[in-house]
Amino acid sequence: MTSPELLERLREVVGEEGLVTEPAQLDGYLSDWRGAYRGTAAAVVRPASTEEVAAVVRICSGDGVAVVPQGGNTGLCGGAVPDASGRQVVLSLERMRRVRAVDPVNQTITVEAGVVLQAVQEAAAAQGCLFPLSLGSEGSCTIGGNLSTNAGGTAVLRYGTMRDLALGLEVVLPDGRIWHGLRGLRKDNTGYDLKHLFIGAEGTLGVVTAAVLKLFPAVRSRATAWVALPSVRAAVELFGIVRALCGDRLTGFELMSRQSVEFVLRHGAGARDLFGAPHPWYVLVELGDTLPEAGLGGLLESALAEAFEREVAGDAVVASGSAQVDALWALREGISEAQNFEGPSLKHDVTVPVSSIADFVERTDRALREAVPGIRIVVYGHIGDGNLHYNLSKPEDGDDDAFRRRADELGRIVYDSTSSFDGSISAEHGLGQSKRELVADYKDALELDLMRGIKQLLDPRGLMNPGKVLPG
Ligand code: FAD
Ligand code: 2HG
Ligand code: ZN
Repeated sequence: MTSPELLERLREVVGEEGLVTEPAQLDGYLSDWRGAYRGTAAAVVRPASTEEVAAVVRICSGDGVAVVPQGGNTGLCGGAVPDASGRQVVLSLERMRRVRAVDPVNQTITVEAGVVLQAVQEAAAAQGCLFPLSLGSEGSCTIGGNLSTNAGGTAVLRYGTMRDLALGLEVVLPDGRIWHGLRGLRKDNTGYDLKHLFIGAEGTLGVVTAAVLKLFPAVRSRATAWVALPSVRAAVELFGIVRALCGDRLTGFELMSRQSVEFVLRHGAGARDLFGAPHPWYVLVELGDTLPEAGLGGLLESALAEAFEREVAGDAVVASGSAQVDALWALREGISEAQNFEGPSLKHDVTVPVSSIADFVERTDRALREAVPGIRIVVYGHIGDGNLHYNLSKPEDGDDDAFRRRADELGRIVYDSTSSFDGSISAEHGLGQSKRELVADYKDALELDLMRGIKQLLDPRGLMNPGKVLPG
């Protein structure tokens, strides 16, 4: 139970600035970015150092009070939102925003968990390096949240997910002990690699307070194209053509259905269509190289020429200049927000093997259209990783509540189809509270058992972000 006395002890640790209890100030911490989840909390604690985080966690643990770690609150599964009891404490990392070190020789950067992703990209760039994680939410999401969700985004194809980009972690464990694992080593085979337990744990095993992340040589030339395609099968074929020709220079390969792009054209400021007529599918292809004059434009045009010859592509534009590159990315990155203007957006972030994507989309679309005639299927995503955002909007003249009531039924259609192609029901957003129960139906019982064992080992009293990830 939270008591005035507990709040007083927390205040002693974090000071006046570090404790929020006023309802008006609490509000922003109690719901997520898109307003899909809402909870309430006894307080928000904003520690400014690892030692303060440890002291806060120790105090809460001593009183049996649950802690909900929170970064930028951009997560899409309700993982950072407290429950409705009013007894949980939100632990925001927003005051831990220090870049502790940049080591261009070791190609690493050491940052605190509350540093915003874009600030890490900028700190790396200032040293002539690249930190490659790239998400639509990069202006708000934090490194702690990126690690805890094992974030993916639009450059996974070339650089991997957050799991691939982390070398070391500093973590406050549920009992308040600090694990000093901030090693910047690319080789370290001294037993189990514990950092991987905390990456993707969505705050259920401890609070990440800092990390050592990998840097890469800066990208000095880029080529970007927007390609219109008749089908998903054609998009997969184009992926094969570009990958075979461009190899590691392929950094992004994003698929969008016409419906997805139409939402951005309708709601995105300044968005405009590139071709005279609509096409069923589009792909945004991006190449990057460390050489300033790498001839990427010519390379991309050769790939597109082959695609036209094989009748894979319907139309294509290679961006000329950075303004057009930005406009193409805005069309892609604007989909998530644009869909919010069209009523409830039922999100399904799934992966299947790239070789199955076309059959998967055909079969799933058919089943959804049979269930809800006129349903607007907003499919887009990181097709090069096999990751689609299979999002759904109500029919044009549909009713919000009636559509929301069918969310579970429609989710089942998408997830059963995903599962029949040996896919995953969460590719990059995590489980949070939204898929916590569902995962029991789609994940191997032994895997879930092992996960419960790890939770029991690290957090036997279940006080670290309860009600998230693990089925009840
Ligand atoms: P939060 O939302 O605050 O928290 C997410 C989870 O991590 C919660 O469970 C929370 O408890 C836990 N957590 C946060 N900080 C810590 C910490 N320090 N220690 C322990 N646990 C912690 N995601 C992708 O993967 N790819 C995308 O392309 C992508 N694009 C997006 C685009 C938009 C417009 C939006 C709104 C979201 C997008 N996301 C994407 C989802 C989201 O941005 C990511 O999941 C991001 O990593 C969350 O970071 P955050 O700091 O906002 O975390
Ligand atoms: C993206 O790729 C994000 O744009 C968000 O992962 C997806 O909002 C979504 O469903
Ligand atoms: Zn995504």
